[in-house]
Parts: sequence; structure tokens; C-alpha cells
Amino acid sequence: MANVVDHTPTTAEVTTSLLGSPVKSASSFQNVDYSSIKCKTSLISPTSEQYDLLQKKLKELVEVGRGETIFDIGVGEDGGDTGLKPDEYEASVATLQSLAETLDADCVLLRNKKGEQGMTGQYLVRRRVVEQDFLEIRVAVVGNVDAGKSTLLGVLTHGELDNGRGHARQKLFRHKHEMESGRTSSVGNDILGFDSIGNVVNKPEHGSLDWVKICERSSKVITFIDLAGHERYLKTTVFGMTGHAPDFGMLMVGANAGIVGMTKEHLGLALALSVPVFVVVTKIDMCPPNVLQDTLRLLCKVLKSPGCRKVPLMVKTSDEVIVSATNFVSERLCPIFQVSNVNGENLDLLKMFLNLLTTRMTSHDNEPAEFQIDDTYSVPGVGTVVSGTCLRGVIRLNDTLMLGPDPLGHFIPIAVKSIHRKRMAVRQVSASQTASFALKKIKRSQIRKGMVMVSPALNPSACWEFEGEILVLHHPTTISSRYQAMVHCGSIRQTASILTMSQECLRTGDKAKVHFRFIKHPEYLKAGQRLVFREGRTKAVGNVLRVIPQTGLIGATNKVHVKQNKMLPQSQNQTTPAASSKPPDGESENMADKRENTPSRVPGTGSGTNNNSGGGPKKGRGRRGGRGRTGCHNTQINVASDHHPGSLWLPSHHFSDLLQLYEAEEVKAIS
Ligand SMILES: Nc1nc2c(ncn2[C@@H]2O[C@H](COP(=O)(O)OP(=O)(O)OP(=O)(O)O)[C@@H](O)[C@H]2O)c(=O)[nH]1
Ligand SMILES: [Mg+2]
Repeated sequence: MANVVDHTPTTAEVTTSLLGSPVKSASSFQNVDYSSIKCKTSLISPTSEQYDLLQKKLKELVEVGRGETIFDIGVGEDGGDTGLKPDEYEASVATLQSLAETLDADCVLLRNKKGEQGMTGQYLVRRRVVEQDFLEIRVAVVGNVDAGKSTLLGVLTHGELDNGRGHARQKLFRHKHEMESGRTSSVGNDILGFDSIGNVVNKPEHGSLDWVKICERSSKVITFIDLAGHERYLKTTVFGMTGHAPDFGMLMVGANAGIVGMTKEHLGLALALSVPVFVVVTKIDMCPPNVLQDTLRLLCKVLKSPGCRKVPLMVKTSDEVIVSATNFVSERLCPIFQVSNVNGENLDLLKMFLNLLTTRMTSHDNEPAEFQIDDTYSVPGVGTVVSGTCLRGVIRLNDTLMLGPDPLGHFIPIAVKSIHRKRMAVRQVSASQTASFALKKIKRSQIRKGMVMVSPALNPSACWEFEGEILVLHHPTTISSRYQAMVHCGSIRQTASILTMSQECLRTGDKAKVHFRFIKHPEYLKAGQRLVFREGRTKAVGNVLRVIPQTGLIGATNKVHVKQNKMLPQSQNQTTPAASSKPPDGESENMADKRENTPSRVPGTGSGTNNNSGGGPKKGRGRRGGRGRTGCHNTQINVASDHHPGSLWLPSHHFSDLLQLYEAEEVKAIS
């Protein structure tokens, strides 16, 4: 009998989606009565009625899992003893295989176990390749500089080991300076495709990968968001985490170096954004055993500390991979892998884990479309191309969406003339998938990161001001009104000023309701969105509580800003001249070569021209207030003292606990 283990996004019901509303189950089968197939023997020789029910149940699970599920054989949902006799087990497997076949899915044994009364087994049921469709999982790769992030991605996606001197990462860099320094400074994208039976489909030809071929052959594609480990590029890394909507975070730690530099900063960021994290310890080939043990001990200590409240799990066997992958979405479990990019040790376990990762977001396909823009390109022969993530709804070719807000807070209708997913031309894109669109009759300079394209049904409006609840994780002195820092919220990244606060001053550890105002242009925000507020070492996390719609008066005051910032989209983008519109060396690039997830980081060509992601920090901008200021100027709107009814304050992770991550003695001692 089958106990269907649903490891898929149902666990994400408690999490918060990017734009705020709780994630709901996509199941349309909720009213089906499954009681007759609850016992462990129902798969042995099901009646035709039971067979239909089993088929429905499997279909439901595969749909909720967006194309796959993990199915237990020999385990009942009725609480009876587990395990089947060999012949019963064989018959159950045959039934499962025939059920999978009806869904055009493959069924692969993950592991067998001994139950109280015989054999149990876990099977991966995954749909075969569907034309123009694949399950997409995004993994943000974080960790201190030199931890081996880019190298691991190079090794995983190109199937060739590293030489310990930076060989594998060379294929991933997209800027000349990255090639020369070996240091990642931008948000990179790399993909790893798996077919329906879990084999890696990446096959580099002459050292480069054809993304379209990978997508065509894959049932599931892992997109790695390769981020920068150097503190200099923290702003870009925060953007990678907030703006690229990762499902999971892969925290990399060099075995020799240990938990140093940005490690805890990146871990804290993932926790603040409720992104489940797994850890990969690299360079075990060159690390003395005692140093490796020290690193692992400290890592477990940090993960278990009240700041993280994780349950570390050392993954050393394929059984442990399955246990960790199937329980991972809970956010609490933190699998730890120990690998070498040079001799390949344990990379198979990591690949197996990646193959089993399931999406955290359930479908929002029936809602009006919302797409957040995280990059813009200008592609010769195609025009302006935007890339980003579809958060809700389905966007189809020739749909008209509202693009905005512009500096005046307006949205304009725009037709979608082409859609690409990972460079593959498709007819539509659904919620939780990334894509890029070619847009007609609009200049790249009119579009900036943080803009959205939404369904006209939403009648979108922009705001200059909003109310948020924040917890200050660190500030050297006190924050008071008029303090300015960078607000990261989805793909929005803009300096905002504090107008008023629910208390006079804020120090490290303080929580408050804060009335913010963007300093350059209005943004499209929604209550419930997670935000990070940071500047230098100052950092705060929280949620948007209430969006204050743009009024005539506010619009008028902002005219000044509009004027000053007319060129904002471009000046912000710091585009290199070579990058803006010309194809390198007269090559005729098609849209696919320039869009989102551009992996071919060809040095010197500026390909992937994506704005300032490589720019590093701009010193001194937006810094004001704070130090030495006394009293607050409650100038405009008083922050409501009542708790906002829609507040998600301290939603799924205990932000207050997060403080302890930064204050924990053992972390302080080594950082
Ligand atoms: N011996 C050994 N060297 C490794 C391993 N992984 C990475 N390296 C080397 O470590 C160096 C740094 O690797 P990168 O991949 O550039 O590190 P990174 O984390 O991407 O660094 P940033 O992009 O600057 O944040 C390179 O010279 C790699 O060859 C490993 O498992 N074993
Ligand atoms: Mg790197």
C-alpha cells in the first residue's frame, strides 16, 4: 500500500511568498475521498476503483510538486505496521510503475528499507520532458570570498574537476576583471539539468554549454545564482538574494578557512529572508583532518545556536541525502556536505541532493500576473529585453501587461512579443519561474531593476512612502528619523529615508514601526513583503506593513526628485559603453545571448551588460543622520501605534533570534 509522502510545497504553506500572501496549496483534488487507498496493501492488487483513486492521488502529488513527487511503498497512512512481503512489494512496484506511466512519468527507486513487516521503498516519480516546460529550482550560492562557490558551479555544470588554481571557475566569469582577479563581483547564473530518471543532462561542447539543449532534455533545471563573497560586493549579493527569489541557499565554507568573513553575514541574510540553507564545505582535499573537524564543530555550533536554530545533518551516504532532501523544505534541517572540487569527493551526493530538491513555492497560476524585473538588456535586432521572476499568474505571448512605475509613478501598457526561459523560446511563463521578455517600443533606459510588469486587472499604483516593521540587527550607534539607508525588497533596491518611527531612537536589537520614504522614485510595493534595510555595517530586517499610496501632494513634492533623477535608470546601470547595445566583435547576438541568466561570461565582451551588479559599493551615498542626532522629527504622518492587522511581524523565522547569530561569542571570536 502506498503512503504518499508529500515532500513538496505543502510545507511551504506556512512560508510567505515574495509578494506577501501566504502560499496556498494548488491542489484541486481536495474533496476526493482517499480512505480506501490508505492501507499499505492497496497497491498490491487494487480494484479498478482503487486504481483510479491511486492515479488521482499520484497526479495530484505530481501537480503540487510541479512535475514530481516521492512515493513510499509499503507504508500506510492508516498507522499500521510498515513493510511488505517480497511478492507484495514487487506487485506494488509494478502498480506504481503503471500508474506513473499513465502520467507520462518515470519511476526511479531511491532506497529500500526494512519495515516491521518486510520491505519498504521510496520512489521518485518524475514527469518525462514536456516540450517547453521544466521544473525550475533556484539555488543562491553564498559564502565568504574564496570558499569555492564559482569553482563548484563550474565543476557541477561542466562536469570537469578543478585544478585547485582556479581552472573550473573560468568558464563562469562574465567580466574581464572577474577573469583577471578570479573574484566574482556580479550576479551570475548557471544551470544544471536533470532528466526524468535523475541523470545530469549538461554536456559541454568545446567547453561551453548550450542552455537550450539542456532545457529541452531536462525535466528539472537547477539555476544557481552565483554570488560574490567579498564584502565589497555585499550590496550585489543582497540583491541576488532578495531580487532573484531563490528557493534555497547553498552556503559554502572553505574547510581550511572556516567560518570567516561574510559567512555569518550571508547565513543571517538567508535566515532573515526565510530561505532554507544547506552547507557545502569545500577543499577537503587540502585540509588537515584536525582543521576540518574544528571547522565542522564550529559550523554545527553556529547552526544550532539560538540565532539559527537549525538541526545540522552531516550527509555522508545516499540514505542521508534522501532523508535530508525530503525533509529540507522545513527550513529547520540544515544538511552539510563535505566535498572536494579537485578530486570530486562527495560531489555525487551533492548532485543527488540537488536532483531531489523540490520547489518551495506552489502555483499561483490562477492569480493576475505579477513579474518583477531584475535586469535589463539591449539586444541588437531584438530591442529591449527584461529578465526577472514571475511571482504570480501566467504570462502568455501577446499578453498586455502594465509596466512601471516610471519616475512619475505611472504604469504603461506593454505587449509581450517574445518569452524565453533560460534562453529557450516558450509560449508562456508561470508563477515561480524566471523568464525574459522582448519588449517593443520602449528604450532600455526607461526600465530599471525593481520595476514590475503586472496584469492590468491589478490596476497597479506606485508609492513613495510605506510603513514597515523592522528589527535592527546591527547599528554602531543610534538610528533616528531622517536616517537613510538602502531598502532591498524583492528586486527593488533604493535608498529610503526614515520619516518617523514608533520610538525615538533605534539601537541594535530594537524593533520599531517605521515610516519610510524613497528618495529617488516611487516603487511598486505590497504589504507583507520582506525587506532588508542596510548601509555599511548597519542592517535591519523586517516587513512592509502598509503601502501609502501616492497622493497629489506627494506627487507634487516629488517633482523635484523626478527632475534630479531623470536619468536614473541609466546612470544607475553603470553600463560600460561596449556593453550597452553593440554586439561584441560585430557578432550578431540574438536575444538569448543577452538575456537573464546569461551564463557565457565572455571576458571583455561585456556580454550580459547587466548594469551595476559588478559595480561594487558607491561610497557615501545616502548616508545621513543617525549619529549624534537627538529627538525625532515627527513631521508628516504618524506611524500607527496599533499592531497592523495584516502584519507578518516575525513571520516564519524569529528575527529576534537572528540577533544572537551576530552576537554569539563563538562567531564574534572568529570573525
Ligand atoms: N584544493 C582545492 N581548491 C579549491 C577547491 N574549490 C575551490 N578551490 C580553489 O579555491 C580558489 C577560490 O575559488 P572560487 O571558486 O573563485 O571561490 P569563490 O567562493 O567563488 O570566491 P568569490 O567569487 O571571490 O566569492 C580557486 O583557486 C579554486 O581553484 C577544492 O575543493 N579544493
Ligand atoms: Mg566566485
